[in-house]
Amino acid sequence: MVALGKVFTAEGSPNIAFIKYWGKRDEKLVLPYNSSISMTFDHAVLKTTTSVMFSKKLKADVFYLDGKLQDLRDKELKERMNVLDLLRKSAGTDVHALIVSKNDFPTASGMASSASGIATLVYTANKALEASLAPKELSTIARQGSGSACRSMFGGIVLWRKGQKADGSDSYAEQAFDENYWPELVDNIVVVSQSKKKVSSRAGMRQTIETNPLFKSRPEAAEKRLREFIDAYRNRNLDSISRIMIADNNEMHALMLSTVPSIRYLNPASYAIMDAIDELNASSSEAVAGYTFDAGPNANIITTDKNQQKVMSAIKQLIEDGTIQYIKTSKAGKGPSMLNDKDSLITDRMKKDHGA
Ligand code: 2P0
Repeated sequence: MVALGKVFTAEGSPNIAFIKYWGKRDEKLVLPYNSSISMTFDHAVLKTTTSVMFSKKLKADVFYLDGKLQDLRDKELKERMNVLDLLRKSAGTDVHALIVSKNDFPTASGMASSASGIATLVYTANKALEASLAPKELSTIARQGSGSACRSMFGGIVLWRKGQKADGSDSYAEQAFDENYWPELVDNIVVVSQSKKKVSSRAGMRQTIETNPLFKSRPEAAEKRLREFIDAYRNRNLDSISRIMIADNNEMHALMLSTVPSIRYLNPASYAIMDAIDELNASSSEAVAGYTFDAGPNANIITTDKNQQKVMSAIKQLIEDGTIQYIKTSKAGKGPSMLNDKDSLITDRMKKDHGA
């Protein structure tokens, strides 16, 4: 039974991958060549808030993002919003939805806005449709809107199993460690640019698969690192997780660079941060911080509470000279969660404008 005319609101967070997803073996079903693992951010630090209302009075789906009405005929947006149709199919309905979503961080600047946007939408719409799908099913649906979104369906450290089946039914995410497993671990999200990226991840990874012969060795290497990462995380071994994530990050960005035409998401500020952390690690008896970058120049520097001061000293100069704009520090957070009626983003005006 679909809860018609009732607004459901939830919040969810982006995630940062330590072993990266870059390359699809099936574009339509969004099936990756390798498994990946990530940390979901704390809602208090980075979040997407989404309200969903299904109504028979709506003639089509309506989607507002960050206050702007979106054109759902746009090809990429249409592909992503396919998750709504998948959910409707599971719930046995074709009723349209009014969706209002906002991010409290820059959209499409390589801060995983599609991951938290799609994950929060899937989570909220599942409640509104009263579809009660299991987390694993919800994650396979979210995956089809945006690969990394399947990981934001859970909190803590999340493993996206690549799966092997052609229909994608075994390619889903699950929690590997909950958010309290290693409470001393922190991620510093270091913002050096807030501009929109020039090449979308979707287009970029397609270009890599099509043009880069070096990609051949990537899936196996990533799977090996993933196993090592899980062992290291289980042992709360900062030295190992740092080395593994740096290696995986560098491999992914090297593959981007050697794609034709070359894709370069990192900028001089990113390299300055890498230099600072490499120097810090080289001058310590073991690695005390790891870094990793999404499809953008902003860094994630992972360390523990105990070493946080050392990391801040290592990048002090870059903060002072303005290379680093700001830093947000997050521990592992929870998966998506429901909010109250008073948190609804859907206004009477929006309902009126769209005849809902
Ligand atoms: C990741 N990225 O593992 C990697 C690292 C970017 C670099 O997942 O085409 O928005 O929607 O499946 O999930 C970003 O790609 O791409 C991403 P689609 P998505 O986090």
